[in-house]
Amino acid sequence: MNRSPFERYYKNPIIKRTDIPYPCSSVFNAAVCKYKNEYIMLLRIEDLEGKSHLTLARSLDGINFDIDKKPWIEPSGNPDYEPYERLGVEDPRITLVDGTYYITYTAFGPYGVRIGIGKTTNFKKFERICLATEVDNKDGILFPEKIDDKYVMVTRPGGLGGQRNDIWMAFSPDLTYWGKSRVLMHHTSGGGWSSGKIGASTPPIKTKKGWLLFYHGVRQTGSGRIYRVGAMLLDLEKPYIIKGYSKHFILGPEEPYERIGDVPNVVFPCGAILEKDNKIKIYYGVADTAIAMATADMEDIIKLCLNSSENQPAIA
Ligand code: BMA
Repeated sequence: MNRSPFERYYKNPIIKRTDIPYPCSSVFNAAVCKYKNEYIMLLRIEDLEGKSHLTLARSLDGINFDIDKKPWIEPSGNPDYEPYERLGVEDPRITLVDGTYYITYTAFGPYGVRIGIGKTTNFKKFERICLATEVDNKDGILFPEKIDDKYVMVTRPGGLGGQRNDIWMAFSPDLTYWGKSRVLMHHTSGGGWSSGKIGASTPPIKTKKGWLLFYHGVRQTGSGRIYRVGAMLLDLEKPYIIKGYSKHFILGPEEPYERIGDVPNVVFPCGAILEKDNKIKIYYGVADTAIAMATADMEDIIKLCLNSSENQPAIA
């Protein structure tokens, strides 16, 4: 029996290291959005030194991507950013807010990880806005709309070295100054599969029933961590209220390309696209080694979130 609402693309993975037109170590965890009539993907590529940068790719069908011949976002040399991005820029997410594409990413430096925010309107010029948090914070994702005149971002403070951690939410008038932080979901909410730590995965999708947010949950085992995916539905006006969430993980490593690689047993989505037929395409890094795609019916996922009466409270 199929235990996941997702159907994997039959020719997964859709992007592998050998598809990158320059030497690199691996490609994974990519942001995705639609821009004009194209799908834009922002790939996390790890170079041969082990540092990550971000490279653009474009596609008309969401499957076959033309990958740029050079990186687009690299660790910044600007002294305001350099000490904090020296070891790489990782795990991007793209959110369209009021006509501007905002890119959040993990800035990785000797002090730890911080959430970086930048923007573009044309996928040519990228402008950094700020490093929005101190260390250790990552998996920052913006909401596609301001709520009560504030930008809203989910974050994941802590989690260093595999320590447990939770998903938080913060608010800002200008994308630079963030406050009123609060816990959105506690790491044991989903049960054992997410008891190690959790973090938001993809930009929230607006549905009639609420904001649909995919998140990843980590289970620590005797032979390493397993990264899986769950979904939650947040109140449209008060997004810090969880209306429901999937009782079980809804996507987990099963296929050989998800099980075997640089970091085994990892499915790690950073992008999701809601298509006109209400199907969701989720793009996810597999085993920190390649990028895969799977589709699900939006209504099925919403049902899984709302039929979750047996769940424990989402926060402790
Ligand atoms: C997380 C992040 C992801 C990575 C995952 C599995 O903490 O670093 O970029 O895919 O671990 O290694």
